Amino acid sequence: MNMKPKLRPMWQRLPIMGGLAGLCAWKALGLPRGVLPRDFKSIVRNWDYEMFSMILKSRVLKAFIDQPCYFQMPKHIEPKAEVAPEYRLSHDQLKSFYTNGYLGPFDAFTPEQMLSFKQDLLAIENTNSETYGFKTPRDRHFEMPRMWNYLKHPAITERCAQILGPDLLTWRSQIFYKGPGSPTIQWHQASTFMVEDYQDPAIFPPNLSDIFQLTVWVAVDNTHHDNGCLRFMPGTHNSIRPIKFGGNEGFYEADFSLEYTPEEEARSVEVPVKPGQFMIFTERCIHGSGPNTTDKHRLAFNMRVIPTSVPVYTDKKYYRSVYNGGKYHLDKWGVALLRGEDNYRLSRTIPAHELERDGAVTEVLRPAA
Ligand SMILES: O=C(O)CCC(=O)C(=O)O
Ligand SMILES: [Fe+2]
Repeated sequence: MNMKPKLRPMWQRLPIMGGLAGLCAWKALGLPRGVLPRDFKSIVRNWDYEMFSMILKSRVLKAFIDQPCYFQMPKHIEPKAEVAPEYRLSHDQLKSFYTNGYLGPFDAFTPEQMLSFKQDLLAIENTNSETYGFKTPRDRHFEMPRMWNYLKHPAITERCAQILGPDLLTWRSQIFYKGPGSPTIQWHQASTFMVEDYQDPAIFPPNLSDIFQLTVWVAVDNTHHDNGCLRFMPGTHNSIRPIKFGGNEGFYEADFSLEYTPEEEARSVEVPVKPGQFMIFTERCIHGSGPNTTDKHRLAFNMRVIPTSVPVYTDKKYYRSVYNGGKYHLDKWGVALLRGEDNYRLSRTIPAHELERDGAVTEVLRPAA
């Protein structure tokens, strides 16, 4: 079934509305879901009434592509973990994160380390993933001990711990190669990554409105306005916004654009990040990056960090990526412990010795302030 979000003509929208009203009633009446096809089952299970209401009231012109949630500023702004002094976030930094939705850049690696690591990243992107069997920028840390070593750098993990708590996992990494002349990555946000596999969330936080996930984004190249550095709309992590079908923006070929106000867009900021520096942000803060108008590529990598209390891909054998293409079988995938202890064990886990590849030599990393 083609459920790709896109603007549809009225003759298609009417039966969709009828079908969705039916699924909403199915949910309300608590009818058995087992008899429904997979995509319908996902909608009944994962959509809340606000989601049904948005798409029905707009006559299939607007929809939520992730479960609505509303951020509330914590009453007391305090770090959630004790860390070494060199990695401590000040009260102002924590407040700035909760107010804006992003923080940084911070130093972690030297430009020389990034220059040499770049060769590894460029090489691996052109090979089939050992995890998924095809070329993909995703989760290459499973086969790159050096990348895993970088992701675990305390400059990164100790700062995330102050926002998420002491016990941390990563459930995904991604290489972002932005070639010369590459277009904009449109304004986007995500929470449970529900849009990715047609209505099925990837992660299951106990409380949707908490900050239960962080993206850590590391610049390999110098990133600036001309090659499409990251940009953010401060404060827009306060809620998940609906999307409008149609429009001329395209996120990995999807035909929709996110709803935000002109004022929010006018307040957007570009954040140049130097090689070896990283940003921390909640994927719920509306962000993206401009076009690369230079004749050189712009390379970066990221990871998604969660506390151990958040399950990932429960009972799933594979997910289908709407935007990255392909079917990602999860039999070799797992979360990996970045810091602390995993007393919950809620998801399939890749043990550290497998990621380190039993004695593969990786650099001893210097602490970075
Ligand atoms: O690298 C980029 O331009 C976009 C990165 C991004 O959206 C992310 O890391 O979540
Ligand atoms: Fe993103």
